[in-house]
Amino acid sequence: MDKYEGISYSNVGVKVRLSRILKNNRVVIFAFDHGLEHGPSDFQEDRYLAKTILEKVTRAGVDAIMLLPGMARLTHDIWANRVSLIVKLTGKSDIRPPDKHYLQSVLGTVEGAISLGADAVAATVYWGSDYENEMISSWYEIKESANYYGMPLLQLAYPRGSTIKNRYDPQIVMYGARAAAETGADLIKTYYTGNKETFSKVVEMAQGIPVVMSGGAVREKPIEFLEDVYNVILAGGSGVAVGRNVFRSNNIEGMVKAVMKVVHDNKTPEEAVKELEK
Ligand code: FBP
Repeated sequence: MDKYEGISYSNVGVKVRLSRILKNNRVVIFAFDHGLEHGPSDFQEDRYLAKTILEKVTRAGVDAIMLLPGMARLTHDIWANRVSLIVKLTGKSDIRPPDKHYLQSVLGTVEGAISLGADAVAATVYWGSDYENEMISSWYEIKESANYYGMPLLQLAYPRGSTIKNRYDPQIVMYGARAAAETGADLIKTYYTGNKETFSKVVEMAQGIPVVMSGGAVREKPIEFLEDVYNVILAGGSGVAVGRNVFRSNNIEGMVKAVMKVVHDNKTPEEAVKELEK
């Protein structure tokens, strides 16, 4: 097949693969790249084994898991044929020098993700970073390749940089969401702005590209996290990509099920939190 022919079919591939991830435009993604992004301090001592966590999350019925290529390779026997896979192609460690924190490196290819069985790929862009130019270049290389193979591309649209005082500022998050739509994202993951009114503007700014909330640090009470997710849904958002609020929970499966109730069944946080009591 020549390249042109591949491109002519690629939109179909994006649609087909996205339909495996989004149900009625809603999705719960388990984001699990923290071993690189944050390091061991993110994991309680009984959470070091990634397979154990992935088994629980998969069993609870999450829609998709987002892993770095190496972790996808190491855990495929757990998730294969049970849950959609999003391979994240950029990353950084938390121990690199502080002046390089607003840059992610490319650590995989779309072809590599295909060989792992991926349904989508993901890449971060730190909008506003001193390294924005490099990150846009990397994004476009991944985007070109994803287009060619009909692979959906999720953008972690994270505004971060020396000029950004508050990365949760609605105007700043709206900027990131719009920039993600402008640069061809098929799915956008970004910060929660703190309430449904402002998040609805973020959704609007994304021009119909589905927007999911990035989980963030662990909330004091599970119901607080469910309230955030509920507001995202009320705002027209498509769901959540959550890591720590699930894998650090005392009840990993219950938490996934509770989040699924809010996202897919329109349950209130008060109703959904009962999943944690079972
Ligand atoms: P969390 O739900 O734990 O916040 O995970 C979402 C995520 O985007 C991960 O994919 C990533 O590792 C992490 O947050 C980034 O964290 P930080 O905000 O410290 O860069």
